[in-house]
Amino acid sequence: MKRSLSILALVSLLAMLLAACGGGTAAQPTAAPPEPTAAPPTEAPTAAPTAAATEAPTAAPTAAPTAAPEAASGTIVDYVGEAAAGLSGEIGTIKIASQSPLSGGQAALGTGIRNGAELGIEQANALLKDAGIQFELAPFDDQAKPEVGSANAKNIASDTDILCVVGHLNSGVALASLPDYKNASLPMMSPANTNPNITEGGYDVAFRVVGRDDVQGTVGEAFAREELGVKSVYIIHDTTSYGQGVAEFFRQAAEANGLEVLGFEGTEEKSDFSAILTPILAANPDLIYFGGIYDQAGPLFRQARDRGITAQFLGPDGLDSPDLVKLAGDAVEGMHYTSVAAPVSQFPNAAQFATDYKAAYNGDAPPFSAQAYDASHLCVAAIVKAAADAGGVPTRAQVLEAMKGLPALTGITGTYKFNDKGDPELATYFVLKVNVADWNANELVTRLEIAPPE
Ligand code: ABU
Repeated sequence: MKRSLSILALVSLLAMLLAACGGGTAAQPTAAPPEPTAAPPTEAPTAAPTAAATEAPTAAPTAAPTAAPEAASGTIVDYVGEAAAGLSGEIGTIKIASQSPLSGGQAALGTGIRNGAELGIEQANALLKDAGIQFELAPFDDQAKPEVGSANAKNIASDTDILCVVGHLNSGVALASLPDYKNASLPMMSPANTNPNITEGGYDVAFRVVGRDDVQGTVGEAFAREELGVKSVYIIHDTTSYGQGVAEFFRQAAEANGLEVLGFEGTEEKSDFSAILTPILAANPDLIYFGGIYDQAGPLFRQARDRGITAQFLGPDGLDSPDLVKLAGDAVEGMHYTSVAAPVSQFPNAAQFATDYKAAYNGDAPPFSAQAYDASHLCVAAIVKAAADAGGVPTRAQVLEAMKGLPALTGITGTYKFNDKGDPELATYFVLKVNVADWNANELVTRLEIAPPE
């Protein structure tokens, strides 16, 4: 309890200070939403970390998984069943697209997103088998590349049978795709994207079931300083909207709170980190914070240890994959990371999903797959409601309005009620400790429910 409350107090204090300062220090990103244009992968964050912490639902820092908040809310599945009772006639088959990396170094998480959405749609179809409406997944491989996501988005937009998108893994890819979704009035429900611009960019079609990096970076910094007790940090990022963004938020919090920042560098290197590690060895930081994804973090952390760097490691939810251990081995034993996803073992309501996933795909459900399952069910809920209201196949604009009007609904990873930007009114932020023997056995250190910035 002490540890959870301590971090919570720091986040609250920072939020109050930033609000009092009208947005923060000179290094503070502007709170003004940008024009809804395709964001380049190196775009810096633009929303201020002014989130107010609202509650700390767990008892102890190492507490067992807690039940989803607002358990009194109806479930997404119940809502779908009730909405389906209002359907008239035969609607036929409606497509839901997914976009995530199905190839390349981030395919472990991207395939989990595709599979989670697929399982969600299959199970919705079983529920709706006599309702005159069925769903089909149209999976797209965005390769974790903005230009591929954007090209796919144009194809998705031109397929008028597609009424909703579950995606993406990478914020930079989502930001490149959102202009096309916006032009098509096509709702996107993200299971993973944490860059603030997803919902601050004025796209009006973007929703997500996860938190934001302006909060995640701040939570990570508070944990590093308060609980790890570090006094200095060297920050590395992957130059993407996501990785650079969350690293910037971590740095701003560090500078505001007296944690010495010895370096801040971006790199697209994937295999040989010598040029990055030489100055880190000389600087001898207490902590290396890496803003990016596991496929780059794994070799970076491995090589850091092999070169004799003893700094602790910390990073955000892009590290939340068992493939981090495949790449880094014992170099990451006991390291901490923050996450908006977490291993599926952290969600009691996802136990059946974990069993079904293993049976269907012959492997453990990875982080973000259960969020993709919930995202697909939220797409189904909005489409069925829109179809019932329209008395037939709805337009995309009608599905978008139905999505905006959904009440608080509980899925397997949480309860979701969206604000008018598309953020969940409360998002869950985890701090976890890596167990290299079993990712699902990663230790829960802290779990926080935090409202998005105003
Ligand atoms: N938030 C996890 C995946 C990285 C991203 O948002 O780009």
